[in-house]
Amino acid sequence: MRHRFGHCGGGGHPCPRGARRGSVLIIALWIAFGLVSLALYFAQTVNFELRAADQRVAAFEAEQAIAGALRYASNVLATVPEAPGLPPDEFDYASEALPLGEATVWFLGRNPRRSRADVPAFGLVDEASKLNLNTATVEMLQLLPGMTPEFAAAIVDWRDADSTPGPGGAEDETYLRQTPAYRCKNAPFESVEELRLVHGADLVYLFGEDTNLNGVLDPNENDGDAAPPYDNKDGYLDAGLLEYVTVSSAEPNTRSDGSARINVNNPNQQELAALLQQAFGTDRANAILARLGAPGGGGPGGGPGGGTNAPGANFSSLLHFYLRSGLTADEFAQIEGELTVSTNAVLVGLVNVNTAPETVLACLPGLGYENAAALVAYRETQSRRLTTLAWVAEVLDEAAILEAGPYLTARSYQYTADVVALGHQGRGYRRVRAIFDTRDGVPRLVSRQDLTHLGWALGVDLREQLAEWRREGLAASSGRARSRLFSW
Ligand SMILES: [Ca+2]
Ligand SMILES: [Ca+2]
Ligand SMILES: [Ca+2]
Ligand SMILES: [Ca+2]
Repeated sequence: MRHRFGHCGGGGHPCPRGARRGSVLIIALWIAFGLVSLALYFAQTVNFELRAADQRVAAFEAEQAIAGALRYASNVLATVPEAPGLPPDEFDYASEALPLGEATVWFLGRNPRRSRADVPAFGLVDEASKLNLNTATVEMLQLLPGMTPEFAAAIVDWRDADSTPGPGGAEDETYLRQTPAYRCKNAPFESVEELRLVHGADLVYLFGEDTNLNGVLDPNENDGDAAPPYDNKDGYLDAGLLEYVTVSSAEPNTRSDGSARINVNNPNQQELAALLQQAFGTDRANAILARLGAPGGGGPGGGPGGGTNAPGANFSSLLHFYLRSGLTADEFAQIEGELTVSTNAVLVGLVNVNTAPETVLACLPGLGYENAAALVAYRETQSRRLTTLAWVAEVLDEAAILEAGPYLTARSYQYTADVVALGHQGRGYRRVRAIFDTRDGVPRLVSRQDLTHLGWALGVDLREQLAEWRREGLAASSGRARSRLFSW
């Protein structure tokens, strides 16, 4: 019977039955352990793949949502503005936490009045609220934050047709010395990113503290050199040039029906007279024309002396015309879209005084920081949305109006949609910045740039909310969960 159990070792002593069983058990345990490990390994791999697939699905959802959001933005620009060239009222469209299928999208905007610098603003961004790189002078560019006289000169040299460098500027001879060598463009900027090619361009100038270009003071942008970028840790976002410049702003010099605007500098003022009569009646029109010194009013004796309002007087801007016309602000607002002082078909680079930040306004001739601050302060006291130039005459004196007037407008035709999207469960972050041009009546997508690589742009609050929401394991697809997350 003992032979049934064999021998354990060379000693010839039979093993106790329990010991042999034990070793079988150990082997079985090892095998079981191996199988379990294998199973766990495969489970983990599958889990990883599932998660990766989930991430891909979320990213796909986000990409689709961005396409949808851009169509939505285009539709807003086509339908919301009360008249061509008036920015859409921010209350007339959704810009924050829009649900699109399983995804959610935001339009990153700008609002210097928001109470916290670390919280994003939402909405479409007016390109006419920025300084146009193709029309700004060296003097104007120099007033931008972080700008040096040399870089300002190099920007103008880059776009002007000649090859003569301005003071401190750069033309071919500078660019051909670089490795690799290239030539100065000597033609207009086609994108603001082209600034990187301009001699002296420095990422610190271009981005400032706002390394993710969201207009928000993110934690790493307010911690000194603890995390890139280096910042001054002052609780204020010192943005770079890219925040304040555009290449897109251009206004068609036409009336809302597409016909040419009436040039108030035209010696023949019949058209102007007809417009005034139609808008305000014959008596009022005659009074205005008289004040302007037009025939049939104060008589044709104005003469060419400075400051007189002879027919065909050379008004430097519509604001100048308004100042001399005796029109009330309401009257002027009614007809300003019909009038011009320019014979150009397109007015490039005018700054919209109703939307531009103080920093941009301060760059314009005749304004400076004091007037720019006064303009912004006036805007902020208004309960209704400003859509006209007229109010500027209440803030600026005549000298400032004569200087700044030619650079100001109340119309905007190009807008940026800076779209951030998340797929289900807040996964699959994507960001695309697109510019629409509405000059043709139908908004046209003129530029599209993927900014996903710049990283999270929705501010620290939303990121924390997302993390908490994931911890609680709420399903993204549940409408209630979404409303809890985004308070939408
Ligand atoms: Ca040049
Ligand atoms: Ca930022
Ligand atoms: Ca930092
Ligand atoms: Ca700062």
